Amino acid sequence: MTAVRIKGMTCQHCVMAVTKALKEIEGIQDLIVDLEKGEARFNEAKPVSPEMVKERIKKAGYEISA
Ligand SMILES: [Cu+2]
Repeated sequence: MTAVRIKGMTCQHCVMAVTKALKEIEGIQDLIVDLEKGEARFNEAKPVSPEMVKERIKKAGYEISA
């Protein structure tokens, strides 16, 4: 499973926004957006570009923390 740390999620709305941003990316499967841990986890049915993930999260209004 791939885990991505996300900064700025504070409530279920944020979780929804991030979920929406990521679930349409090709290859992302079994997506879990975890508010408590501040991360998104998913399996890659096919290789997922980290740049794409970053861009989508940014567009939704959040940031990836390293
Ligand atoms: Cu929120």
